[in-house]
Amino acid sequence: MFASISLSLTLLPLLALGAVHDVQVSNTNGTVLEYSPDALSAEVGDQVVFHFNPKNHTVSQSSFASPCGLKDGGFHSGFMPVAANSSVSSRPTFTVNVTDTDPIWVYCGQAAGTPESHCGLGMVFAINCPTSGTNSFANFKAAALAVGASLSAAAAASATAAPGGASNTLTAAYGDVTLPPVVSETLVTIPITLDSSSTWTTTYTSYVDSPAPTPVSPEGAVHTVVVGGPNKLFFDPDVVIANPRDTIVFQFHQNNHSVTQSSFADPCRPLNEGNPSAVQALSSGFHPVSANATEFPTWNITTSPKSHCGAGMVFAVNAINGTSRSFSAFQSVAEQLNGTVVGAISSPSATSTTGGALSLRATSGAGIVVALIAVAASFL
Ligand SMILES: [Cu+2]
Repeated sequence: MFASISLSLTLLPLLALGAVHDVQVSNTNGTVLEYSPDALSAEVGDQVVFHFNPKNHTVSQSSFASPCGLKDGGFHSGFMPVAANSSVSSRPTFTVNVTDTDPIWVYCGQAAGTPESHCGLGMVFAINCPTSGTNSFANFKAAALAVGASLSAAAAASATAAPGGASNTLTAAYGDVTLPPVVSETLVTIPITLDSSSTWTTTYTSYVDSPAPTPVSPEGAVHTVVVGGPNKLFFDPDVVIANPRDTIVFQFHQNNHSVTQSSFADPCRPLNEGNPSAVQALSSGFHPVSANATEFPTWNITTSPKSHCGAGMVFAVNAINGTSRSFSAFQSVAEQLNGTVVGAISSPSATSTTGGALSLRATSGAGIVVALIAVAASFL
């Protein structure tokens, strides 16, 4: 009995040192972009405990003058991904110790620099800010919203830039084709759990309708693509939607084709050709396949000095229909350029595998477009 009382008396002064203020980051279901409460007063020695809820937010210190940027030496919780179905008690917290009574300005760093910036959408918080005057919380939040508005305006301007604007009229250093605008992407950071055995956090750029960044299985799925064939100058299918870890197997059929990675803007030439310091194109090399004499003669193609790529023989991984840079838009660029390239593609390699297959593995998440081309040997 005596021991118990003396222990309580010893602890009392410690507990009385400071108050604990709880702040919810979003709400229990993760459906709002706000801190609740969004401002509070605290004494020196108090603690402010932020409780993270579903989705993925941060608690980051900024300044009044720059509401959506990390202050030099400011605190930063890092991204705190929380699964939608997680129990409240298992969710992470981040504690800020109040060491003076100066105002402390806080923002969420999710999707920073994009129109979806949580800070730019008003997800800000303050400790000990003036209730009125220039440095009020209302003015701080208004400044954050202004950052968001300017990010949205910049994105809209680049999406609708008039011909002559840098983002819309880029061509592939040759030809005279106006390219559709780049799809605006958002930086997403989410937790991934695979087979409930392995969990990690991934950050990737994404846009509407991109495939999920979650692998289907540790092995991934297999997509088989038939390349060419009698009288066939196309990939079948010409688009696959692949998740990370999926494998794309190209089966070479009749005639002589390659599978070579290009960019969207320059469909008929290997990616970064002539730039050895950049990432080099994935390429299968050429795979001549004998014609099937009982079916179609394959000479139509080999006697025609026509670019297979310029005839629209292109393929894409994770190109999203309904966006300005869909598969059909890519194919249209290839057809308009009609296989024109400046600078010859180097001679076909000595590869003579018949019916060979190239495996391409999707290692990145959604929103990564890999475009592949085929070029007729006769064109070279
Ligand atoms: Cu957030």
